[in-house]
Amino acid sequence: MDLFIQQEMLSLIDMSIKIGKVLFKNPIITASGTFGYGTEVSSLVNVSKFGGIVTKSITLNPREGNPPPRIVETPSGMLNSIGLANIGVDQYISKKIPLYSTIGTNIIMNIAGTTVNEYIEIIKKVESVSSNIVGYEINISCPNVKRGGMEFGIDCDLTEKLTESLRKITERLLIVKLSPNVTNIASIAQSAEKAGADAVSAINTVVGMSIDIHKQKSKVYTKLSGLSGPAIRPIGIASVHKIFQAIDIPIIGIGGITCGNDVLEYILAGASAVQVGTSNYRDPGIALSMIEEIKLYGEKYIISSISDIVGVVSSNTK
Ligand code: RRO
Repeated sequence: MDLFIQQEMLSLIDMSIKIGKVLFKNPIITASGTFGYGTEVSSLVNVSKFGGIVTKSITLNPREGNPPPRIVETPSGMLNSIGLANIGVDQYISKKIPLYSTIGTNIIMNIAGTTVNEYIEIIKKVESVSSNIVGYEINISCPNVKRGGMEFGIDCDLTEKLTESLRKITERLLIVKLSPNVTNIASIAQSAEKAGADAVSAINTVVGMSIDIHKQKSKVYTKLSGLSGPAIRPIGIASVHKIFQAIDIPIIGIGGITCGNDVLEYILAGASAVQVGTSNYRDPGIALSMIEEIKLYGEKYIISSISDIVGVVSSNTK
């Protein structure tokens, strides 16, 4: 057999996955807040190779965000308190959505609000225009705003009511993004599933704090902020493991992913797909190399489809 054909056959792991009715070419998605509106780096990185892109959080009105300093490096991670800086849904519709017509990958719009009605209004506005957005990630887990955000994500009833209201107004993918800053993340995931979510994503950042002992001040303006990066990876994986045992809809794993092996840990714990976040600041193309690393793993262990290994570690205890 021709050597080239032999090599092609060897690497035939099917990387595609399905969430709801949407097909993703691979399970690697860029995470909200770490990849802008999805178009900023398209001259540097072939974004069409990603399974998908999640936009930064969009709110009903434009927001400047929190005062600086709003980012600080920490051991194996970083703290952020951006405070939902974004251009608001109207400008998002007029300036960003048209740029997606040739992007070549699945765009998921992340939305945030302070009331159920705000979330509804944002989705209604987007649904009223023509776009190729495949779905919405509902942010109920932002740790850095006084109202809304995490208020929903720490309460099963509020999560259920919000998800139910949004389910009624869109047939597009509905992904609920969960907070790790709760007693029982699996019960919040169950509320989202019960209300009709297509998937959950976990985790958003972990509440953290860092102090400058010489200035005797918090290093971040808002004092408390959100920890991300490799420091939180074991928390993310444990969360996926717990959620996997509690629900049947797909889970998108997030938190501290730096390489293909980290992706595989999430998948084996129960994630059908993952989002790469903080690593994008180091290299906006880093997620592309993860796709290749997973293909090599598929060859080594003769895996025909990436879906075949979702949750194999966690299902032992299901
Ligand atoms: O904007 C932020 O400060 C922020 C958001 Br919306 C979020 O969901 N998670 C986070 O760590 N920061």
